[in-house]
Amino acid sequence: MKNFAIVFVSLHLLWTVTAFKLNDGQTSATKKSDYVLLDEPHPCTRKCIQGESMVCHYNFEVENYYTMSKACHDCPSNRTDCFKKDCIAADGHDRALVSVNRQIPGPSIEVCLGDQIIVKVENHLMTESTTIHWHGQHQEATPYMDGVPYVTQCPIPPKTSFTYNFNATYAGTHFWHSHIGMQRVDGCYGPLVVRVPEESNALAPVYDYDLPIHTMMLIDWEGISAVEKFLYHSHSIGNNKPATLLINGMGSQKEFVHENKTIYTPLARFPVDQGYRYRFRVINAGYLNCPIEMSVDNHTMEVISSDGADVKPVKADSLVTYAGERFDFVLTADQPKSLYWIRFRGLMDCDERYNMAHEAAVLEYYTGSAKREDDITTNSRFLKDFVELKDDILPPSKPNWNDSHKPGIQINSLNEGTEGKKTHISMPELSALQKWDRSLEFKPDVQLFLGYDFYKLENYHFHRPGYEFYNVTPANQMLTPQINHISMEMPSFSLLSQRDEIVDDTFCNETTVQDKDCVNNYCECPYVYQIPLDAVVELVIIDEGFAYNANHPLHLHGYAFRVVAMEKIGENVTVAQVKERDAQGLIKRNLLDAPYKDTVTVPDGGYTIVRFHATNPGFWIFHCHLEMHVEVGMALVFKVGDNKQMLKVPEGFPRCGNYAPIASN
Ligand SMILES: *[C@@H]1O[C@H](CO)[C@@H](O)[C@H](O)[C@H]1NC(C)=O
Ligand SMILES: *[C@@H]1O[C@H](CO)[C@@H](O)[C@H](O)[C@H]1NC(C)=O
Ligand SMILES: *[C@@H]1O[C@H](CO)[C@@H](O)[C@H](O)[C@H]1NC(C)=O
Ligand SMILES: *[C@@H]1O[C@H](CO)[C@@H](O)[C@H](O)[C@H]1NC(C)=O
Ligand SMILES: *[C@@H]1O[C@H](CO)[C@@H](O)[C@H](O)[C@H]1NC(C)=O
Ligand SMILES: *[C@@H]1O[C@H](CO)[C@@H](O)[C@H](O)[C@H]1NC(C)=O
Ligand SMILES: *[C@@H]1O[C@H](CO)[C@@H](O)[C@H](O)[C@H]1NC(C)=O
Ligand SMILES: [Cu+2]
Repeated sequence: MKNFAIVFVSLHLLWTVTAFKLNDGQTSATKKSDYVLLDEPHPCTRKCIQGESMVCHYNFEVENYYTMSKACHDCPSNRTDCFKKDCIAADGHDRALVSVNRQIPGPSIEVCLGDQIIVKVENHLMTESTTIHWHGQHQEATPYMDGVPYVTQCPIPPKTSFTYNFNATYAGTHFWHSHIGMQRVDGCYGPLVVRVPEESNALAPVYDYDLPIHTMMLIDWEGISAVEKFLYHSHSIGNNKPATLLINGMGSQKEFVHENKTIYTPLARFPVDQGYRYRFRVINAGYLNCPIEMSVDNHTMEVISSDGADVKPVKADSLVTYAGERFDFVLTADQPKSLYWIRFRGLMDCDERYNMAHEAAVLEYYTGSAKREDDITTNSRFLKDFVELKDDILPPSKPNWNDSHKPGIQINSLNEGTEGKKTHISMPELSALQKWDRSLEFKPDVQLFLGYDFYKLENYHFHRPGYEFYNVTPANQMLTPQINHISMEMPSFSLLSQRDEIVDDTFCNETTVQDKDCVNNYCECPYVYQIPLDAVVELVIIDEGFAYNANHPLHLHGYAFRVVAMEKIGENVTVAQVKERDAQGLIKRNLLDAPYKDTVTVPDGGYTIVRFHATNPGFWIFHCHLEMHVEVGMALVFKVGDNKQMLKVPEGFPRCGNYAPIASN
């Protein structure tokens, strides 16, 4: 027990430096140092030992908050102040937030596989309801804990709380985030990391350290709240292009003047010690159409895992991540002791045509001379020495967007399939460490073609008589992103937890809307596909690519899937063309060792094919992870199994729905 106490204090000290803020877990360890600005780390953040699981409690206070608040005092003139409790400096701009425990990212949940996670979510928002989704945990034993409003539970109203209670069953790098409206991208997100004991970690030999301080959460960012941006874009001439990026909630964008010098809010720093190999965990919590390319100066990244699932290690010079994806890589600290830039730049709507959104972080080699404890089991080695807040010493010349591209091998490139150039490695070319299973059998039981694009429709949310689609200036024309020409309309009650209320015509699909001509008319309904339990399902996801050059990361709840194919065909493609190719046997699938993921991109004018074995009964949403798209219905729900094959909902589970007085006669 004594050992643990030491670990927590030292870890914590380092955290204050990197500002990867810890959660307000229900621990009451005494504070041991003046440097302790935040609460103590959580006891569940520990070295995992076979057969030793814990019950991990967390308390989330979701509230409306603000950057550069009074808690920031003299930040950034006084740098120390930027790291004060409740200070969210972000990139220095003032704006409204939705935060959890006044931190961005919110509390980091770090547990061991098999631990029980209990999170009391208190909704302190002024007017909005909320829910929290545990992205990457597929909730086999607790489907009603998935956190999707109107699908697995009712929204949590303001002034009330909902306690999530589930076991960590998927190892790896995941995250949690609000699943309502724009709350995630206003700050309601945080890491969820599930570690395993060394004996069961196939990748243990490829790195020395796996430290909480090496988690990187990326997001595209803006000086205004997401709802404001969404409304300005949807109803007026506002654009949907991000301004900048944040790394672990930090950035240096707004200029401040102090003693006649231009200064900025601090950047994220990632300390390493020369001669060791570190596991980094990257989480893209992205908002808009802004894939993020990253690289580390003078170092390669050895990718070992994506969306929590291990792959055969592959070395790369740069990596592209899309909203909702996670990648783990090993960085070998084999360079001279120095400071190095970690460069991030946005692609697509973040590229040189728009705001050239970019940001940087610092890889910092330890240069002190303190004695090292070479015991990786405690995670405590050298951490203490980072306590002198390493102020603002940066490597030379802060990167701009132009010089944030590193040539060489790139993983998960934009719009590249497996026929790509030698310098690109796409997802189906990575090899899963998980062995072959039924999801890879030659012929799936169910094959679904899901085609999408942006369509010019009279979508009454944005266009009404007097300002019809063709009756406004192009800047004001809102195209509608849809899957198979249907927009998801959420029901008024929660499908899983109130499935007793589902009637014959509750759901729609292409068949039920056949007579509505949804290619030319806006169709919106509760879009649900029924999948028999135990079926092997293949989704052929097609980005038709006619309108815009967009890039949609698709996320499936309830399952990890194998990414068996990915191809760019041209500037545009139709579902019929892809069906034809498949019929002719021209689609190449990796049915040997395709990697597992739960979020994947599709090349614009191309397709991505994924497979899953439908063994988890329930209602599972499948959606675009770009906030502005899922919000307008770019989603559908898979109903797997019959109602009676689904697990019973706990007694007293909250219910919701419409009400109208019963007519008296
Ligand atoms: C910065 O603020 C801290 C308290 O937050 C204070 O102890 C320190 O003296 C300040 N530094 C300067 C240079 O004013
Ligand atoms: C969670 O794990 C614990 C053991 O760690 C077990 O007792 C419990 O039944 C599990 N809960 C569920 C819902 O599977
Ligand atoms: C800032 O510049 C002004 C004018 O150049 C000068 O008078 C002042 O002393 C400077 N202040 C500091 C803190 O250097
Ligand atoms: C990093 O690499 C560049 C280009 O190869 C080289 O000029 C520079 O000296 C290296 N930096 C360090 C600190 O070794
Ligand atoms: C980046 O490149 C663009 C076009 O190549 C150029 O217009 C711009 O000035 C460059 N910006 C910087 C900061 O170098
Ligand atoms: C589509 O809806 C019809 C009518 O409700 C239903 O019979 C059919 O099974 C549905 N198809 C799928 C794949 O869910
Ligand atoms: C589709 O792509 C082709 C080139 O691949 C292009 O000539 C054509 O204009 C595109 N059609 C539309 C509607 O964008
Ligand atoms: Cu999308």
